[in-house]
Amino acid sequence: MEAILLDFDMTLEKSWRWFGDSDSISLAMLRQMDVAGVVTSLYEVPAGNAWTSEQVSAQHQKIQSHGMRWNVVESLPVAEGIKTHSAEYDQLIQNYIQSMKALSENGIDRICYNFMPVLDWARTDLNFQMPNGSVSMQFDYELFAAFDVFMLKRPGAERDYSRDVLAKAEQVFGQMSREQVDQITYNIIVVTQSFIHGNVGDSQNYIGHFLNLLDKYADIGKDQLRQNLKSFLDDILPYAEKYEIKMAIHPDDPPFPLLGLPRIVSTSEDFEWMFNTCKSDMNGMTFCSGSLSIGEEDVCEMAERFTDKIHFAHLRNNEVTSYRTFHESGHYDGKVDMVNLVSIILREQKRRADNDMNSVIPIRPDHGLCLLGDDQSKHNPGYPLYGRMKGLAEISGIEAAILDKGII
Ligand code: DNO
Repeated sequence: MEAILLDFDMTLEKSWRWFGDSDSISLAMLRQMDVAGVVTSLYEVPAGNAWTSEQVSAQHQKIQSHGMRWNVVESLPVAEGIKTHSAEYDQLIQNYIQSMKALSENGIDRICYNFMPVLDWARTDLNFQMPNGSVSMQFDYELFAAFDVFMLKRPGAERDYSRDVLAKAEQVFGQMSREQVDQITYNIIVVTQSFIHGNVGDSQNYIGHFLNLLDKYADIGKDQLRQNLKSFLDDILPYAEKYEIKMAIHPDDPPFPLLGLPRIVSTSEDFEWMFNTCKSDMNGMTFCSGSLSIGEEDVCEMAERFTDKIHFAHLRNNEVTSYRTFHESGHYDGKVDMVNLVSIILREQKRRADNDMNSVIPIRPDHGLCLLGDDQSKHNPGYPLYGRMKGLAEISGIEAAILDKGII
């Protein structure tokens, strides 16, 4: 087969999540790694507030002055009042549209967001030891059940687990020290959320605050949450079209209900529902291979199925060790066939280029193992330097091999 030549339209837009000026990894460092697109947000603006054009411009100029572009907003957070469709809904929508306008005025055309109630991603262990000495993150379903039922003591929690899982959760809880209980509670509610527009701050009463937030969903089941997502999309998609902004919803991580809350962006059926209910080219997804690989479905089959809806991709891998229990395994090794996935994305980019469409699908190495002293550095959970750099290099190598051999 004849090799396809590498050109700008063809190669993936290598991107990196950057947490702003407080990030220990600087823009100058990103440039040295040949990152082209910076994925970031205005972290100082609380979720629900409108972004101004000046704020967006200042952040973008900083990035451009280092020879890169702000290619994806991750996230423009969807406030809880939108997810619950509360009394503040109309104002929050106005603010969201205002932020979209500010972004479009500055040439930023992609927004990653999620519709997970209360809790964004969840892990039970942020220091999971890998056999080779590197450090990963784990989600242990039985430990999470122990957290829910015995630590958080969420009313009615025991009804959400099988008898078997409950028995194991009780056993796990019985062996934990007070310090371990405090640590896991703090990690789930505060540490993993606080750097991404989290809902619960580092307050004295963070558990009480968290339980109050959960309570707001007492009457919101799957169907109602879907209706609330539909209202949100119906209200903002006309503006996404007007401003030419691609909306890329992030899947639930992990892709199953937690804490009695519905999760509605987990499976192919969820995505079908969403794309059929709100038809717009701007209505697309962040293809997060890590989150999606925990479910029952084959990740590459999902990528093929929704290929024209992929506006952005998070690439990472997992090992699933038992029912709903998994740990992150880097980018290349694991359940996801990364070579196949990268080739699917490249093929889609080529299809778009051949059809004179905006062909770019920004990708970023999502999360990373802590390597080579990463665990000693100050970084947000999941976002170390060397582990992610290894992932980016692996993805770049896969891409080069595919394009060089002309196998797409
Ligand atoms: C975790 C991230 C998520 C993601 C949001 C998008 O590491 O993948 O927090 O950014 O869900 O809105």
